Amino acid sequence: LSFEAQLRRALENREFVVFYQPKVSVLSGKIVGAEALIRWNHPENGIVLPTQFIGLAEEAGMIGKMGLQVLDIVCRDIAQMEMAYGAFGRVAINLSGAQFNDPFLLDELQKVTEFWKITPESIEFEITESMVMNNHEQAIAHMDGLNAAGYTLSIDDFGTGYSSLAYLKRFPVNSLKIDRSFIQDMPADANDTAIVLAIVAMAKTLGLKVVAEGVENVTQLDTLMSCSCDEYQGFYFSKALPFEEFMVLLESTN
Ligand code: G
Ligand code: G
Ligand code: MN
Ligand code: NA
Repeated sequence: LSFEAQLRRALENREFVVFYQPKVSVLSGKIVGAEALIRWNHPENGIVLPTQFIGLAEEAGMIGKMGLQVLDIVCRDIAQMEMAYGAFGRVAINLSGAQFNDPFLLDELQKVTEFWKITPESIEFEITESMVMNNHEQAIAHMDGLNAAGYTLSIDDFGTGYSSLAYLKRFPVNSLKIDRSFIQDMPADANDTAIVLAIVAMAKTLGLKVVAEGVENVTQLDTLMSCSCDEYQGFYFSKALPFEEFMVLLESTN
């Protein structure tokens, strides 16, 4: 069976699962949210990472259906989490361009959130710079629609695209996620450190929350603390975990 055929079969058989990586407050060290990350629980090969199949799913027109399965799983998990813990910070879901531009996205969201009886305030969407830079007017219309429905938006992998912070001011987004390539060599690399400090400072003047990705050690965290970065994700705190393990971590940390 070709890889593409296996991927189609995976959609039919619902072989996808969702792991959760905590988003942690830099100041309090508490879990304040999570990023939902798809994995393929392949019947022969075990857990397959999204970098291995998201591109093909997009090219082969499968990303819409895959995204709906992710939404369904995440909403189910949020409902369970809220039953156990009450209100919890937002869970962030990554959107591909085709999903972001799908005119039926809001309808689908309404259906799935009503089914699982959760509110849009539990969900955030991560989109990339290129998704909003290609067609400003349409992108702003989609972002306005999502915001009006109660979802928030964040710009993922910030710094790797070509958008400027001045441009971002025009977009109705709530937060920025600094790409992990800038965090990686901090604080030893003076240029990367300066870039991170500048992004945080400018984002703050624009009223945006800043999340640092890929934090792996305490010196990186100290640098983020010194510039009042809001939240971080990374192996220093936790990798992405299966839902049950994420729940255990949430209970033991918060
Ligand atoms: O999980 P990992 O850290 O390996 O994620 C790799 C990439 O896959 C990230 O860029 C992330 O944005 C993307 N990704 C993870 N889950 C999803 C998903 O549900 N939908 C889409 N479109 N992309 C995802
Ligand atoms: O959506 P995004 O492209 O940012 O996906 C997050 C990716 O980053 C996932 O593939 C996840 O496994 C990875 N990741 C998360 N934390 C760390 C980290 O601390 N270090 C590194 N190198 N990768 C990380
Ligand atoms: Mn992401
Ligand atoms: Na990212």
